Amino acid sequence: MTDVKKFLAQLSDFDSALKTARRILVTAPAAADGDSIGAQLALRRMIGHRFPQLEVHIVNDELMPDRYRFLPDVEMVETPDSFKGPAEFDLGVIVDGGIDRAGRVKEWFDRCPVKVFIDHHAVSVEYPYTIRIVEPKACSTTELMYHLSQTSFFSTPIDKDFAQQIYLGLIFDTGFFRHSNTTPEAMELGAQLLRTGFDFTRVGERGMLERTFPSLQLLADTLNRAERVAHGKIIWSVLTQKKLKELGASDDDREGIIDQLFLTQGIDVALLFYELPNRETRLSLRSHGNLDVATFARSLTRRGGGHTKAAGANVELPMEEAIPWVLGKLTEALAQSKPRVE
Ligand SMILES: [Mn+2]
Repeated sequence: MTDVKKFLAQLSDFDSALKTARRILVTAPAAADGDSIGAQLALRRMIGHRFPQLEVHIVNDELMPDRYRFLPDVEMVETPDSFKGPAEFDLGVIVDGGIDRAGRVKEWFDRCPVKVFIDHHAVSVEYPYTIRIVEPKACSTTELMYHLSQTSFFSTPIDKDFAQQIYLGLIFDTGFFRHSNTTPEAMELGAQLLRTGFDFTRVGERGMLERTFPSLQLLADTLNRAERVAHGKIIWSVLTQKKLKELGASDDDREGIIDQLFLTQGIDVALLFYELPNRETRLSLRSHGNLDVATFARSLTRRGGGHTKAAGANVELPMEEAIPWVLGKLTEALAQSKPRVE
C-alpha cells in the first residue's frame, strides 16, 4: 500500500523548490521503459498543472522506442542531441532508477541546485539527492506518481491522457498485473484509470505486445540459440550486433525476449546477453525467486540493479568474455541460494 503521507515533508520541499524555479529537467535511466516514460510524462503534467509558468524539459540519453510513440505528450521527450537551449536547470528530477544510469544527462543533473529522486526500486546507489521520494511498495513509479498527483501539492485532474501514462507504467512493471509485485491496490488503481474511458486495449497492444517484423525474427533467432546450464536451471541466450544489423532490427526490438525465455518450464533463472556497440555487454535477468537477481546484478557491477525477480546490468566486457564469466558466477550464486518453498 502506497501511503504518501510519509512523504509530506519531501513534497513540501519539492513544492517550495518548484515555486522558485524556472527551468526543470526531468529524466530517467537510459533505455527508458514503459514505466519510466509514463512516469516522466505524468510528472510533466503534474508540474504543468500546478505551475503552468515553468519550463519542463524531459531529456533521456537514448532515443525513445517507437512502441511508446502513441502516448499523449510523447513529442516532449528529447535526447541531448535534439535538445536546443542551455543545459542549465534550476531543478532536476530523476524517476524510476538512479542518476548513475542516466548517461549523458547525468552531467546536466549534477549541475542542478536541487536534485529530486522519485522511485520504487528497493536498491539505490549513494548520491547526494536533495529530495528522495522512494516507495518500494509501489509496483511501478507511475503508481507512486499517481498517489503524489492526488495530494494537495499537485491535485492533478485524472483525464484520459494522464490515465494512459500512469496505466502504461502499471502494466509494464507488473506484466499486465501478472508479476508478484502486483497488489490489490495496483489493480484498484487500474480499475480507476479505466473509468476515464481511454483505449486500454490499444495501450496494452501498442505499448507492450506488438512487435515489428524484424523484432519477430530476432525473437525467433534468440529462442533458437537458447541453451540451458546448471542442470537445466539456467536458460540463457545471446543477441549480437551482427544479428541486429542483419535483420534490420533496432535496439528496442529486444524488448520482451527475456520474458519469453523465462517462460520455459523447469528453469529458475533466465539470462540474456546483449552485445552493445561499445563492446560492453548488457545483461537482462529474470528469476522465479530462488535467487535475488538484483543483488546478483549488483555483485557483478555498480551498473547493475533492479528488482528481486527482474534485474539488469551493464558489464564492461565484450560478450565473448562476459558469457563464461557471468554464467560461472550465476551458477555459483544459484547453487548457494536457498530453494524456494512451493
Ligand atoms: Mn519501474
